Amino acid sequence: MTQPNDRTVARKPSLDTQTILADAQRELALPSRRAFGKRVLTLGGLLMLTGCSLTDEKSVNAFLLSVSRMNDRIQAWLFDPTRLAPTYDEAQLTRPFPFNAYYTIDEVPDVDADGFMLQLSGLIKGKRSWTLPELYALPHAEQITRHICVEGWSAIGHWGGTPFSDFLRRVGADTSAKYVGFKCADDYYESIDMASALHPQTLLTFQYDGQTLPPKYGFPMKLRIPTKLGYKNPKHIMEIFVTNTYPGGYWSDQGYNWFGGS
Ligand SMILES: Nc1nc2c(c(=O)[nH]1)N[C@H]1C(S)=C(S)[C@@H](COP(=O)(O)O)O[C@H]1N2
Ligand SMILES: [Mo]
Repeated sequence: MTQPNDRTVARKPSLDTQTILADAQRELALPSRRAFGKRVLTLGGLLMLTGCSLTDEKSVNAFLLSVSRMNDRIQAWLFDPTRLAPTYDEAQLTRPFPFNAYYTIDEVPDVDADGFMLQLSGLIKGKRSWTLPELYALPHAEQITRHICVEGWSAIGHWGGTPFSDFLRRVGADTSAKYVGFKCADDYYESIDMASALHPQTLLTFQYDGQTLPPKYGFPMKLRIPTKLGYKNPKHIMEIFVTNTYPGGYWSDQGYNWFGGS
């Protein structure tokens, strides 16, 4: 695969060139996109775009949108369950980390910690509910990764929680099923393919930057899945279910690409 040269990397500190180019390569490899890609999105053009457009939110947005429209099946087929999303260090954190939702910050759901019970349903053997102290006692993992939103921004954040694959196995989820779905405390809902649910960097997170996840970032928990775009990272999760029936998602039901790889 063509790698960006050093100069391109040096000029472009805040978008992940390699990830974007990997996506571009996949995009250009699609037979349906090839003609379009050769004419409009040549790799050279993309290199320039990714190298020069840091301040041009529109082109980044357009590019991210074109990536997000890739066909779900082809994305699922191309998904490499062992390929890791880039990680970063503490000094690279975006401060303050942006808040985003389909509503403004004053409407963030206020979930009561004391009475909270995470519900499990569908193709899961151990369908009991989980309190927060029980969830906090699960094996712990941390990650510093980039969250990429289709609206044209990205930010590096630090999350802490439990590996989602461990949790699914612990509760006896049928990991041969197709989908894992999420119901949230707001009207948001999301679903992901099982391969992505089992990816080693997919975490059920309870912390942001070493502190309990604040309401704005999704208290009591957010699924952090750095191999997917921001909207595939549900916040305020109240229920998790496993199913073979396509559950859709808040944004994909309004026309966004469902797989939402990043
Ligand atoms: N429950 C819920 N989860 C959600 C959303 C939402 O509106 N409600 N927005 C999604 C989108 S589009 C983004 S970019 C991220 C934003 O997460 P942040 O507020 O931690 O930056 O949350 C995702 N998860
Ligand atoms: Mo987003």
